[in-house]
Amino acid sequence: MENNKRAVEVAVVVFLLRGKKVLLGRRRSSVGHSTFSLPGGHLEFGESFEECASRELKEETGLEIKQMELLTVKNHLFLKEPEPAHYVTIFMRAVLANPEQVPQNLEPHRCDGWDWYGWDNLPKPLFWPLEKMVQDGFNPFPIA
Ligand code: 8DG
Ligand code: MG
Ligand code: MG
Repeated sequence: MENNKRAVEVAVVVFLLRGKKVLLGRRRSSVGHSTFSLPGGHLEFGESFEECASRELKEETGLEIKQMELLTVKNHLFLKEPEPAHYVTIFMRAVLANPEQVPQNLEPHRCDGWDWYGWDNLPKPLFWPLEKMVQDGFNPFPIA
């Protein structure tokens, strides 16, 4: 395969739930530009998934999170992007440490802003990995 000299990367992303809503932001990064995606980013050397999730949430939104749980793992190929990439993406679930806290757009070069969306009223277009999960019937909310 032509891309076999490139490294596989690991990302940790978070379904941050507040009531029946989930936090999404519109991407400005080249991968998935203008689509709505979860907060998260690259796993750094030596980090646990929970440490990475907390750090990325803090860096991107200023939010403190708690009750982190591993939900699922996906293998994502972005071979048609301007910069081809291959991610193993770890999906966590969490809630706000302080429910009053409001998300800030701390990386405006990477995101247009953060907002809460009902699972039955998700914005369009979703980042394709998220769109695929929705189409496959995935639901991040705990069974009541
Ligand atoms: P960093 O420098 O802060 O570590 O990276 P980042 O700029 O925050 O990375 P990112 O693109 O937000 O996330 C890394 C990769 O994770 C992304 O390029 C592809 C993969 N990924 C998915 N699904 C999702 C998702 O819903 N949200 C985010 N943010 N990334 C996702 O496969
Ligand atoms: Mg980041
Ligand atoms: Mg990110």
